[in-house]
Amino acid sequence: MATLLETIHSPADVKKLTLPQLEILAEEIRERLILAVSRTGGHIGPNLGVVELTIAMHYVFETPRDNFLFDVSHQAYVHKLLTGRQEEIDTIRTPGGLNGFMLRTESPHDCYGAGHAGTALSAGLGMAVGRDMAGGNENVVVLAGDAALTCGITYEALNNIATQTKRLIVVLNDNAWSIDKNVGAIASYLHKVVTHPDYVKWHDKAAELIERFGGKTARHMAHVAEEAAKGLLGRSMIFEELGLNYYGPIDGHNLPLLIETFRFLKQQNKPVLLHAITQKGKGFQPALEKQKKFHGLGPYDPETGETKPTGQKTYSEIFAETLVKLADRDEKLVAITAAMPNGTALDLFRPRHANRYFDVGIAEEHGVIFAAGMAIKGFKPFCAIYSTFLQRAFDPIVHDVCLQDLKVVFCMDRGSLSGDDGPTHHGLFDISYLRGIPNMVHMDPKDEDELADMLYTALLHEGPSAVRYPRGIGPGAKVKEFPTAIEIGKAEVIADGSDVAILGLGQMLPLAQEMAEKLAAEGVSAAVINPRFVKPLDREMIAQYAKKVKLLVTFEDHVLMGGFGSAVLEAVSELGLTTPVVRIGWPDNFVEHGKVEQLREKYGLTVEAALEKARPVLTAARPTAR
Ligand SMILES: Cc1ncc(C[n+]2csc(CCOP(=O)(O)OP(=O)(O)O)c2C)c(N)n1
Repeated sequence: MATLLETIHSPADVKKLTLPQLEILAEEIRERLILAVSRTGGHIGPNLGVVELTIAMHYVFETPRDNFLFDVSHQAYVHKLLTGRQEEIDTIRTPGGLNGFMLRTESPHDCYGAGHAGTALSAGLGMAVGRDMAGGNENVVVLAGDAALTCGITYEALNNIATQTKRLIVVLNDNAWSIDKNVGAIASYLHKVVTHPDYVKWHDKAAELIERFGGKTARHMAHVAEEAAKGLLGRSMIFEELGLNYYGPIDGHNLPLLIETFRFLKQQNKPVLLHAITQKGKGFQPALEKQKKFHGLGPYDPETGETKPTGQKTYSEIFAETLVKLADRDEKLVAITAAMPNGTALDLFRPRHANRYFDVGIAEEHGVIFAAGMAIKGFKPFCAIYSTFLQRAFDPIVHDVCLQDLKVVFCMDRGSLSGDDGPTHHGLFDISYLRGIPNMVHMDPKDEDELADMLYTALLHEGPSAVRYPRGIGPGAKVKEFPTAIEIGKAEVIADGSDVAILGLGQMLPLAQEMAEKLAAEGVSAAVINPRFVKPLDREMIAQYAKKVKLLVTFEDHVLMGGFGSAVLEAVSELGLTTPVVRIGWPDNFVEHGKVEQLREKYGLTVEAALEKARPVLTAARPTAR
């Protein structure tokens, strides 16, 4: 017999179900997601927490006419299931399959794409104002997690909402967790609201009455609860002060209550905020026990939640272990994360140097300016921020750090293709956006040991610097007991050669080596170079080889435009030389999610593709190749 979920082909089918059937649907969704994500990996915990919220939203509203925005949108799997994509849910995050986030090109029900946090309220307000100006009457509903309230942009939106529209529904999905436990004063404030005994009493009462008497009473109780909130919190209910009518906190798993409340909110002629309390990982014991791990992870056992042991240490772990070693010797070293202690592995640093560890929340801009302030006071901040999220902090890097030539180190994890997370998370732009900034040093290690050396180099360097390293494991190089500093701006010549010089940046060095071997078999002598520094570039080395060889080849795990190869081209040109440069890197378009090897193949980041480009140049330069 078909499950209820199997009968849902669009949100219209959700509306046909009775309340008891909706409860069954919620359970079926949980089962389906736990199994599907166990195979593909993904954000299982956040999605299990929004099952009832998403069902109730689709029950009351009508997408795509109405617009749903999800902040980050890592919790939109339930929305995908209910909007005609359930058959594809097993393909989520796999090559050619569903994206792990909202994607406008994937469905008309995905009205706004995301992957980075804190954008939903601003975008939702923009859509609401656009609707108002166009004379429309559709609803705009924004669902944002409590961690969105650690993002500055969210407050910039809140500051504008009440003056710019009368109709916007914000759902605060409060599970008290970011990826780690949520941080800061707002998290404490929400905790105070949620745990207030009077409040708990009121919303339990409301829930009970709704179950007994249905809608009308619910509306009355929502009003009573709202009054109670104002009473217990005095005049300081922050959302009310900002001009949004505050409702809640309500149980975000109580379907009848949610449905009644959304029906009520839909009729309001004032922006509203519904505070819903949910449990991340609800219905899956392993996720409830290990909230952090089950925020987002690779494949797991759907019964036990067990994951395969990882074995080799990741770049992130080597980074954190090195930072501990450096901090052991230098009491001025401090570590900063923007809500990513797990992903950056600063989890390993935290217990060792608790007073020198700072989680600023999802606040990359603040984190960087905070680092600048600490540097002024003689501290040595290491900001561990993924390459993709550091994009947020571009102006602080320019205006606060580099302009004042402050010693702040940017440790850019995921500086490469992110793989299954897709275009919102690929770290493919940091060379372009950092190398034009005066005073910046940009380093790319070839392996784990060189990463440690670069971190030490950065600690000794009097000025800003950035170290970029990829996701996951490296080649497995043995890491020295204590790192050695590297001369800034000095490349490493791995092998000399006289026909071609191949420069393999960071983790692309093995491709340079492989290409050199293939060329050697064809009688072409190739030098292999580990550039180490994008900035300052080793111009001496470039001059030496550009004069000697017929062709330079650059490999980089970065967009070509403005990247490392561009820097080499600029240098060759400025040296007054005409040596051709074949550049291998990512093209000028956003790269979809997928497996790294397959995507490299598709976009020509391979030795074969490089050889194809290089051979005609070599043949032209040397008609009778040796
Ligand atoms: C700018 C930015 N920084 C960091 C992240 C990484 N990140 C993804 S989800 C998340 C936590 C989200 O917490 P919340 O919004 O409360 O939703 P929940 O997962 O708890 O449902 C973080 C920090 C991001 N997506 N964007």
